[in-house]
Formats: sequence, C-alpha cells, structure tokens
Amino acid sequence: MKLYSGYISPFASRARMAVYAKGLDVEILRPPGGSKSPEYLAINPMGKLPCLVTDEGEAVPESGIIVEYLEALYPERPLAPADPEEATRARLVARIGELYVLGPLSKLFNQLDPSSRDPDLVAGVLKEVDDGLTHLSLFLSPSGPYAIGPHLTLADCQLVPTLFYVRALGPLFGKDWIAGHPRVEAYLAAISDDETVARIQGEMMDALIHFQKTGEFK
Ligand SMILES: N[C@@H](CCC(=O)N[C@@H](CS)C(=O)NCC(=O)O)C(=O)O
Repeated sequence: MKLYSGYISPFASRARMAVYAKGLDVEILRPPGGSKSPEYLAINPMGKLPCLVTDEGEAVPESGIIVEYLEALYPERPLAPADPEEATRARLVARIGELYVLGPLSKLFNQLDPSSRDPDLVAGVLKEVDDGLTHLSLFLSPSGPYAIGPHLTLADCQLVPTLFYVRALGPLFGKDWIAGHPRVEAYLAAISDDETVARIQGEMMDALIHFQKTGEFK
C-alpha cells in the first residue's frame, strides 16, 4: 500500500499516525509534481492529501476514512475501542477535533501575515477555536493518558496533529489556547512520552521549520 502524504499537513499526519500506531508496512510518498499535478489528479481527482492507494490500485482519500479503512483491514492493533460506548466517544472526540477545532483553525493559515489580516475574520476564528476546545474538554478522558483512556485510539490520531497547530498558531495571534484549557493541556502532557505521538509531532515540527526556511513542503 502507498500513502500520499505531506509531513506539514494535519490531515496527512492523522493518516500517518494510524499507520505508525498499527505498525503497518505502507510506503509514504509525496504527491508526484504536487497535489494538483495531472499525475496526482489521476490518482486522487480531489487533489487533496492524504490519499491511500491499495495494492489493487484503489484510491482511498479523506484522512478519517483512511483511518477507518485501515482499522477495518488491520484490526490486530485496534484504534477503535471494542466497547461500543468508548468507540462512540472516540469517534465523537475525533469529530469535534475535526469540525470544531481544526475546521476554524484552518482558516488562519492564510491570515499569518499581520499586514494583510482580516481582523474580523481572525477575531471570529479565535473564538470558534476556543469554543471547540471547550467542547473537546468535555469529552476527553479525565484519567487519560490518551483521549479515551488507557489506549491510543483513532481519537488521538485526529487530536495530535490538530493540537500541534493549536499550539503552533496560537502565539502568532496572541493566544495561548492550551493554557486556557487545562484538560487539553493535561492531555498533551500525559501523551508526550508516547513513541508514536512524539514521532508525529517531530515530523510535523521538522516540516514546519523546513517550510519556514525554504517555503517548500516536505
Ligand atoms: N477533509 C480532508 C482535508 C484534506 C486537505 O484539505 N488536505 C490539504 C493538505 S493540508 C490539501 O490537500 N490541500 C490542497 C487543496 O485543498 O487544494 C481530509 O481529512 O483528508
């Protein structure tokens, strides 16, 4: 199997995290010629990352769908809890992270330059992210260390890349979102020793620094 990915992308990082957590033998590639090249569009007509391609040549786009697909195919190291209540909570936490934290946060990627910022848009987004983190806090496991409890799940695969950007972008907009959400702060501290978490955070940080220095995507 192949995974077309980008190390700086929170969506691609979600899919890679599932691959690493499951210990799968998946070839990780950049899209040939970029995500809008004819060659890549022939693989994924949506022109977005990530996209998994099976050994049979079937393309599976969308990070959440890729995680679920890998889970269905390789249940040996599960990312969905067996207990239906916990499995639902894992998917709910992933959904909150995707829709209500990463969704608004993504609107800040083209507001990084203070000289061309839209202050009304930014003010609205800052509040939306804050609200998303409040809602997320309601569902994070109080005992941890992972989002749902003692094991890493598909919820962590969504949250780790999302919270990487919550932490990285906040200061650029005068916000310390994490400090304002103690449950989220405790979660990040509790999972920091996990090998898969550290690998994803390290790859994303390397890619971000590389982008800041060169303007190129890794
Ligand atoms: N909902 C999609 C979002 C994927 C997405 O927007 N990926 C970005 C990379 S960070 C991308 O490919 N952007 C290129 C574009 O939208 O043209 C997912 O979860 O996979």
